[in-house]
This record gives sequence, C-alpha cells and structure tokens, in this order.
Amino acid sequence: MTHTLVRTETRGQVRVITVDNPPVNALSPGVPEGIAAAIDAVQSDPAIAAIVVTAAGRTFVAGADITTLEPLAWDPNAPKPELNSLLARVESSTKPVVMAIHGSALGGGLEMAMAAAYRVAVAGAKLGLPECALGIIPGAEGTQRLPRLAGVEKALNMVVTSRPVTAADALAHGIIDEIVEGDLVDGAVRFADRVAASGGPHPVTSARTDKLGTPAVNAPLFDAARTLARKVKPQQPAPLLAIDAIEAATRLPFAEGSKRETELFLEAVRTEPAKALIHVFFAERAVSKVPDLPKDVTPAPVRKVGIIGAGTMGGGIAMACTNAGLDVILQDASREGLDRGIDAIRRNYAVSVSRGRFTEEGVADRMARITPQLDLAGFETADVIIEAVFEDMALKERVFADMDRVARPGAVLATNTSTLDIDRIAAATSRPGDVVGLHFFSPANVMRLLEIVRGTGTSHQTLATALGLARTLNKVGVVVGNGPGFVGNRMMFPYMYETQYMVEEGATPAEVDAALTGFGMAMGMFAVDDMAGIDVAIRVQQALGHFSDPSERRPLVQPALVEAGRLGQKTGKGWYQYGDDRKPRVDPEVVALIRAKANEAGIPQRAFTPSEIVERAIYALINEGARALELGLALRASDIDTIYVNGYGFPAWRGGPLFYADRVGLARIHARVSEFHAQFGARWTPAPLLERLAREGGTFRGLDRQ
Ligand code: 3H9
Repeated sequence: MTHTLVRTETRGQVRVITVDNPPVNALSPGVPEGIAAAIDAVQSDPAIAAIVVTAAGRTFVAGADITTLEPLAWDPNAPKPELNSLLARVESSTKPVVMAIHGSALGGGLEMAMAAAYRVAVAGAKLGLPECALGIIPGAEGTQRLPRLAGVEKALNMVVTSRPVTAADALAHGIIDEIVEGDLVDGAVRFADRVAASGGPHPVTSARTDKLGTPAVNAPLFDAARTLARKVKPQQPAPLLAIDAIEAATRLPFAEGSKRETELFLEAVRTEPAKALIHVFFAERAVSKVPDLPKDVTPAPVRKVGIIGAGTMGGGIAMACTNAGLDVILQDASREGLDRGIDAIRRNYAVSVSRGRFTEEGVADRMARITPQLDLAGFETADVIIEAVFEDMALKERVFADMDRVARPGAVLATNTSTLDIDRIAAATSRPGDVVGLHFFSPANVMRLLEIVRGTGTSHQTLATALGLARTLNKVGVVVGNGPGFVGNRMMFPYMYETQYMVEEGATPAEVDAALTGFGMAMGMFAVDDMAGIDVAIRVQQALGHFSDPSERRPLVQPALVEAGRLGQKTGKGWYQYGDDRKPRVDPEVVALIRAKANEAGIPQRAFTPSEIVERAIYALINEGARALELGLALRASDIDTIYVNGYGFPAWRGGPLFYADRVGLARIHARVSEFHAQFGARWTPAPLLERLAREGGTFRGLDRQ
C-alpha cells in the first residue's frame, strides 16, 4: 500500500489538508504537489468556505527536504526544488487559507505558511528560517515575505541568527495571527469559520509593504546586520547573501525580489560552507545509526541517574542530567568534595540566572532534583550509574565492584574515563554487558559531544540505552571503539604535539593559535591546553603511553611549564598569562623559556607562515583520523567529523577534519604528509587508509557512501 503524503477531510465548510510525511513533514517530492492539488480541488467548490493546512505527527512542515537540496550544492546542473508554484497557489487561493502550526515551522515550512492569508499556532510551536545554519539562504520567498510580516529588523535577526522564535514572539511580531489553546485543528477550523464569515478581504502577504520601512530607516539596520553576520559567522557567505535578499525585498517589487532571492540562493548553495554544513547536518543525525544494533532493541527509559564523584566532571554531568529533567543522586566519598561540588553547581546556575538563561524557580527545581550524599544508599533505584572519579584504574575497579553490588539488574553502569580500558573496568563487575563508557567533555553541561565507548562485552541493550540517554541530554552521542584515547583524544594529541614542535622550531604560541583560529578553530591549541590544565594533558599523555620510546621526539616546553608551576588558567599562568578577564596575554617569560629549551636541544629556529602552521597541525589530525577510522574505532568518517565539530571546536562550516581533507584533496594531503614523514620521521607515517584513498582517487565521503 502506498503512503498518502497529503490527505484531506471536510469539517463543516472547512477543508482540512493534512501533510503526513514522517518524520518531520519535509516538503519532499510529492508533498508540494499534493498540497497544491488539494487546494485546487476546492477552488470552485461552493460547499467549502476556507482551507486549513496542518501536519500529522510531531511537527508542522520542518522545511524543504534537505536531501533534495544537497545535490544542488555539488552539481550546478541539479534542479532546484520547485516550491514557488505551491506558494502562488496558497497565496492566490479564492478560499482563505489558515496554516495550523505545531512543533516546528522551519525553512520552507514557514515560507509556505507565510504565503497563506492566516497562521495560527499552539503555544509551544517554534517558527524560523534556519537556512543560514545550513550555509544556504531561504529560497522559497522567505526573505521577501518575512520582512513584510514582521518588519525588516525582526526578519534580519531571525535569518542571520538562524534561531527560531516562540509562538508568543511570532504573535507579537505579526508572523502569526493567533495562539490556539486546546486542540490545534479544532481551533484552526474555528478561526477559519470566523474569517470566512467576515467575508474578507483576506491579507495577501506579498502585496503588503507597510512594514518594509524606508531606505533611511533601513540603512542602519542593514549595517548592523552585516556587522553582526561578519562577527558571528566570519568566513561564511550565507548570512550576508540573506541580508542582500532581504534588502532586495525592501527595494524591489515582490516578483523581482523573489527572482533576486533565487539568484542569491543558488550562489549560497554552491559555496563550500553549504556543502560542509549540509554534510554536518546529516553527519550529526547518522551517529544514532549503529549498523549491527537490531531495530527491535529500544532504549530503556532513564529517569534517575546516580553519579559517583562530585568533581568538575561529576558536577557537570549532574547539571546536564537535571537540566534534562532527570533525577540525580550525586555521591562523593568526602564531605569536602561533595560540598565543593554542590557549591560549584550552585555558582554555575547563579551565572545562568544572571545571564537570563534560567529563572530562579527553574534553578530551584533543578537543585531539588539533585540529592547529594556520601554513600550509595538509593543507587539501587538508578537506571544509569555514571562513575566520574579520578583517572586511576585501581580506584575505578573498586568503584565498579561497588556499583555491581548496589545496582539493580539491567541498570547501565557507565564510566566517564577519557583514557582507561573499558574492558578492564567491566571485568571488575559480574555484568560486563551492562558496562559502557560515557565520555563527557568539559564543561559537561555545555559541550554537546558524548563519546559512547563500546567495550567488547557491551550489550546491544546497553548501547541503545546510552544512545537514548545522549538524546535525552540533548547531546550528540557518537559510538566509538575502546582504544587508547578513543577517537577524539587519540587524534588530538598528535595535533597538540605538532603545535608544540612548531613553537620549539621558532613560532610563538600566539602565532600558532592565531593561525588556527584564522582557519576557524574555536580556540587555538595553546589556549585549550591552558584551559584544560597543562598538568592534566601530561597525565593523559602518560596514561596513553606516549613517548615510551626514548628515541622519539617529545615536547620540551610543556613539562618545563609544569615544573615552573605554570599549569594554565587555574594558576593564572601557562602558555599565556591571565588576568581577571581570563583572556590569554602573551608572556615574554614563556617565549624566553621556549627559546632557551630550543637552544639547549640545538633546534634550528625559523619563521612560520600561517598556512604552514595550519597544514602541520590539521594534517596531523587528519592522518590520525584516517588511522582511527581504519582501526574501526569510528563507524564512519562522518562520525569523526561530528566528534571534532561538537567536541573540539573544529569549524562546522569546514565540515570536520575528514570532510575538509576531502575538499583539499586526499592526494594533496597525502603528498604533504609524506613530505613531513621524510622530514620528521615515524610520527608522520602516512595512515594506510589515507595512502590507499589518495592512490585510488577516493574520498572519506565516498567511503561512507559505499
Ligand atoms: C529549506 O527549507 C530551504 C528552503 O528555504 C528553500 C528551498 C528551495 N529535510 O533532527 P531530527 C530528518 S532548508 C530532510 O533527529 P528532532 C533527519 O535527517 C530546511 N530530512 O529530529 C532525521 O532523519 P533520520 C530548513 C530532514 O525531532 C529525521 O528527520 N529546515 C529534515 O530532533 C529526524 O530529525 C531546517 O533546517 C529536512 N528538512 O528535530 C530544519 N529535517 O531519522 C532541519 C529533519 O533518518 N530540521 N530531517 O536520521 C531540524 O532542525 C530538526 O530535524 C527538527 C526536529 C527541529 C525539525
């Protein structure tokens, strides 16, 4: 039986058109045609006075179908999804059309809704034009209709930030006409009856000009929007192109403005950031698909989480859980540790309240759902227990033996280790099937990445529940294998060492960091090292067994900084010095220390260009990523991209390290890695997978699609 994408029913004198294209009612082929046909069907039907368009399932139409937009990014001859004729039908309907919105009306979904005479929504609905987050611009007349409904300033803000607005905000700005209490379709039909009875005339969005302002009023708005776009999304053309399209709405008649929008849309979709951001969109959604996980294994419900260890990680995880509405038992063996942990949580929440992110009541509710305690009483009621104690195998083994003793059968037993062997930890229990790694990233309540480490014995059920928990916590859970450093840290260390070697060869930390942030990294490597703690980095590299071969080159300055008590931000000094504002400042003492160490070791000094810095740092990351992929530590190349974009500040608009490598060209990357290999020796041995793909003219993306 074929699925009907668009169905209709009649309620009194109202024809209700329901889009039913799970999961998010995207405007996939067949949907626009179905809606248009359903509208056409009643144009001359005297029994129908109005039309309601709504959607089945969890959301209104969440946009054009991105799978049909992706080919456009890669192939200039691919056809643009055609939505304009649907919009014309909606707008020119002889019967007033009321769009009934729940869930999200995004992109093409909102664009279709804005073509109607009226829009109503439930209070929880979200409305937005998030196209710039995909590196494109609204391409179905959204840049022309939104300023007509909401005014230029609001339209600019919504499009440049890509952030959806609430129904209340949409009502206040004229984007919707009413918020419906109770059943949405009932309310929409009542609204439709009312407007039909009024006899019209009904509003025609494209004909409106009352909110389009004047050139004098608009000029500073466009200036401000362009400044904001350059600041928040430097190196991305889409926001600026979207602003141009909105400006066209204010200067040109509707039809010409729409034509200009199409030109700008096609320009945006063919850029590198569009390719990369669309890749990232699908990559983030692919992570939940684990090929060998049977479909009938579904996540067990998680309501209560026990956390062992109230340090920075334990506290952050507790906040992530309570923010998601879960109950938390937070245990620490020492009264002092527990008090410090709870204090830190309180302080963090106070900052959130002062920034208006949470209300006092919201925080009180969150705190009330955290039970601090010194023992494991009540842990038998937890669905998941997460260990977040010091990175010490003997200690973790003891903690897991305790967890095994108290946990109810079937509870997930998780470790937050970033370095240790999950199988050894699991062996301390009588139920290795229930054990999994949940590697949160600091601060755990903020960072979206969660590495889900699958041990040899981890059961399908445990894995499914871990993936479900990641979703509950609004995190991107990526399943990785149990190898030293898993995927993220395994790749980060070669990258970090290379930045330090360049500094020893004549660059400065500030030069290296500037080159990396210029490339688009959220932070430079030295600033990251200072933030995480230089002593911590050294402990992790020891735990990973790096430099066990005494003939290997090893960083010289990092240990000297630790010896000098320069541990990073926490001591006010590390690779940089820090004032109260926690901003890194160049410290001549460190530069002198670096030169002294290099001199002692007889390392010749020279100048570096930013592009050389980027190549040495980022290609080290790519080469190790290829190795991790080949070893099966990641399920797909795009999982590695997802890890780096969500956990390590890699620019999403470059798609992640392996996507970026594809775009540079693997032959070129391989050639450069081989040069570094000849120059620097074994640490630059090209990964066999990189070598093979370069030879065969393949790509990481192609590998994922096989
Ligand atoms: C646009 O409209 C362009 C127009 O201006 C111009 C055209 C000419 N298309 O996120 P989830 C899939 S651009 C195709 O996990 P949630 C997604 O891949 C579009 N597929 O759900 C996933 O598939 P799978 C502007 C889509 O409940 C599944 O749906 N719109 C689309 O956490 C579930 O997704 C946007 O940018 C799509 N548009 O969140 C909105 N959307 O199950 C993008 C989703 O196989 N979407 N899928 O992995 C979202 O932000 C979220 O999906 C949403 C639901 C908030 C709606």
